[in-house]
Amino acid sequence: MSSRQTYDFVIAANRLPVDRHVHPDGSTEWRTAPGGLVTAMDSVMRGWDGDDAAWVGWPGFSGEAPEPFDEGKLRLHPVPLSAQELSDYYEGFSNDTLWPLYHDVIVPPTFHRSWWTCYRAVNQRFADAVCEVAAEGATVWVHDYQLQLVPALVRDKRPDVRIGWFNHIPFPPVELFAQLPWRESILRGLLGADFLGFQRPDDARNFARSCRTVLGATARGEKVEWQGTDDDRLGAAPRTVRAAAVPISIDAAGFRELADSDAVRERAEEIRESLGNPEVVLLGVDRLDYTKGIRHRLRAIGELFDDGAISPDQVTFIQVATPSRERVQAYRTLREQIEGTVGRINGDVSHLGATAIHYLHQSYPREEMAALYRVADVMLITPLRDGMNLVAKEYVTARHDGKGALVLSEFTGAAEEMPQAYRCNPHDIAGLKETILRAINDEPAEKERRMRALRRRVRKHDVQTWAADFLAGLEAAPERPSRSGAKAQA
Ligand code: GDG
Repeated sequence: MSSRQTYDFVIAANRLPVDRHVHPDGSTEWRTAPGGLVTAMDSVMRGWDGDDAAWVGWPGFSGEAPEPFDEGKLRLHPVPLSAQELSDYYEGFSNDTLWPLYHDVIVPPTFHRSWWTCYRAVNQRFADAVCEVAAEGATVWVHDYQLQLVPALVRDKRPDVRIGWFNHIPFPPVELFAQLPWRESILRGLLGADFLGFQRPDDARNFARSCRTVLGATARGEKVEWQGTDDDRLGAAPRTVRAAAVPISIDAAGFRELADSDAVRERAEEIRESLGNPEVVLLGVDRLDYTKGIRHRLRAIGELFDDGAISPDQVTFIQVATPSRERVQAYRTLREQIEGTVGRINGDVSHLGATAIHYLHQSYPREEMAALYRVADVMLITPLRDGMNLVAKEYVTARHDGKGALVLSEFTGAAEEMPQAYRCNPHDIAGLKETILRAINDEPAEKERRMRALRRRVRKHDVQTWAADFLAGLEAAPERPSRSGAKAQA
């Protein structure tokens, strides 16, 4: 493909969609990085006509960044981060300030002025990179909470481009958001976009309410009107921005094909056999994150085993807890708690040949995940707060044999779209235990009815429709002035 200087479509996300692998002989290779966003944008790119796109993101290691390079249809534009920036902007401000604040303050957010200074500087670097690669009138799609200042910083230099931002995580109620010492700057940063996409209508409403309460903006329905201020470059001009729900989804056709492949079917049988062919397999798949409600799930499962309501002779629970953010203290503490609980339950109720909980703190290939879904009679998804939760959508898609049952927390974005799931409140341990038992014991016909409806929903609202809806929302924004009207570059 060409190595043009500028591109009509630019994606900006914290991470590039590739990982660098260093071979023993010192040679390096880029491999597609696993993950929801990569899969989603890969589908978008397959539908994109032409090879005219660039992706701006961090390459995954600190220090000097490699030169821009091509990967398939994409021009990859690495943004460097030093070890200190990785610690302050990413692990600090993004994952220890914003992440807990945006997830209902499940753990207390940490506020450090030096982290904020670094977040601003890194967002400026991303914005500069976007401006460098965006062609006149380009469409720029910014992703997630790590880059909330980028829309206004790009807008300041490039009023000619269309800017959309999508939030993969929840947007908190103003009562929580207001804790953030830099709340005005974040809102002004976002208001630099033309269109803001959220997982749920409630997230979009929370954002609009924050703009009204914190900035004194006018918010009517999905429109936020903001007069701007001239105290800094984050939102100096009057703007009207649309904030709406565009729930993300999965590549349903692709995932079904994977789950249906001979290799995955065979592997599923192998897994079941290796477990000793239990009557019921319960499954949890999550990044090891305090938002995912793993501790609450274990509490309920542990009590069910203790009560004798389920027995390890018939029921086994597999928990895949993918390693995540291991340098952040809250994640280390969580890991210790979870592993202590799993050890306690297994020690008390397992016996030789009948293990109550199989705990796997590892990351697996997609094929293995699909095989695990096929094995799971009941999928347990119990987050305390989750933007969407793609695992729920993957599970119902993989179980197109109509079997299986989905237990789903009402605090996930997915719950809004998946009312036929066995809904639960993970804080209510007694209720959660009852729901798990119902999901195990309900009649097969009832389970099949629920699964059919859930599968249909995901098939109709897949990642391709998500991307199309987002881009349509962005396209509907008013025309931008031409670049000749742009401010001089700073
Ligand atoms: C954020 C929001 C929102 C997990 N372990 C492995 C693995 N996974 C895959 C799953 C799924 C994805 O990672 C996880 O997606 P989730 O949606 O469950 O959660 P987050 O990582 O927290 O993602 C979330 C999402 O963004 C998208 O907008 O839904 O609310 O928090 O696809 O299958 N994949 C492989 N090996 C693993 O070990 N291959």
